[in-house]
Amino acid sequence: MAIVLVTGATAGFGQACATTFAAKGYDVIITGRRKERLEELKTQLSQEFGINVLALNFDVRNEEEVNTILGNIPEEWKKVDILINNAGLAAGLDPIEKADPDDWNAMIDTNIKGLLYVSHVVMPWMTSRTSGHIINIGSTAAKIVYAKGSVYCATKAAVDAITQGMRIDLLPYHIKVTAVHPGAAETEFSMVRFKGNEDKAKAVYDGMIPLSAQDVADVVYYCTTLPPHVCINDLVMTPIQQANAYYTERK
Ligand code: NDP
Ligand code: 8X3
Repeated sequence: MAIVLVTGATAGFGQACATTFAAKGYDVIITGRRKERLEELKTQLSQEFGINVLALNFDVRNEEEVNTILGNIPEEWKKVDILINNAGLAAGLDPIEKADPDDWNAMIDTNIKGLLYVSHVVMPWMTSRTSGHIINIGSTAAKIVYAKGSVYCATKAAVDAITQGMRIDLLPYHIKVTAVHPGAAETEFSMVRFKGNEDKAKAVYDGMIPLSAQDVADVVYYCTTLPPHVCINDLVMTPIQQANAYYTERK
């Protein structure tokens, strides 16, 4: 059976993607820093769907960990058909002159460099087989910059640019490259952004019906169901109340 690798599978979109692909019969490689959650998901997916699961516990910011832990998986697992570069975060929502450089480092190191480190390991597996599909999770924040979000938006604009570059360079290998850019979705994202402040996190979704992790997983899965000659390059999806990352109509 085909293999999908999902980074950041311990919560949110990643967990929903891993579950969705497992339900379709894929063997799944799941990654994240929270080991217990990974192990729980591994047990759940293998028991519920009878598929094989490889759980890899590493921090995408750590190039050495990515290379040793992901780079040295058993040969049979290296036949990755679909890579979903999902692990990422927003840290803080502050005007740039007051923002914390530690937050900038966390976002740049995870959203940009982490995506590159993981891709650097997986791309040769795909090019050697002249097949594969890379799906990068961007954001509506890639397409428009909003107040207090400059560095998060910049990291997602970088994901957008890297996706375009990958598509060009991987074209000779028949590898599909897709960016899926979701708008506001209620996951652990805002709890992480506001560092555990539940009130601030909840307020993000006041007066609107946000996307769910499953909405995003369904769209990601759809992108993988098209005929071999068809590739969705760039897909933006939002709740119906959101026109873009800057404009939301709240009731
Ligand atoms: P969650 O916080 O629910 O999940 C984030 C996942 O990323 C977790 O599994 C987390 O695992 C993993 N992760 C974060 N940092 C690292 C790291 N350094 N190393 C390894 N894994 C890491 O957020 P979402 O599911 O909402 O977000 C997923 C992606 O979607 C992110 O790239 C985000 O920027 C993007 N996005 C989110 C939107 C939203 O509104 N929710 C909208 C548009 C895009 P662990 O902590 O165990 O390491
Ligand atoms: C997450 C969507 O609008 O919070 O990427 O930046 S937003």
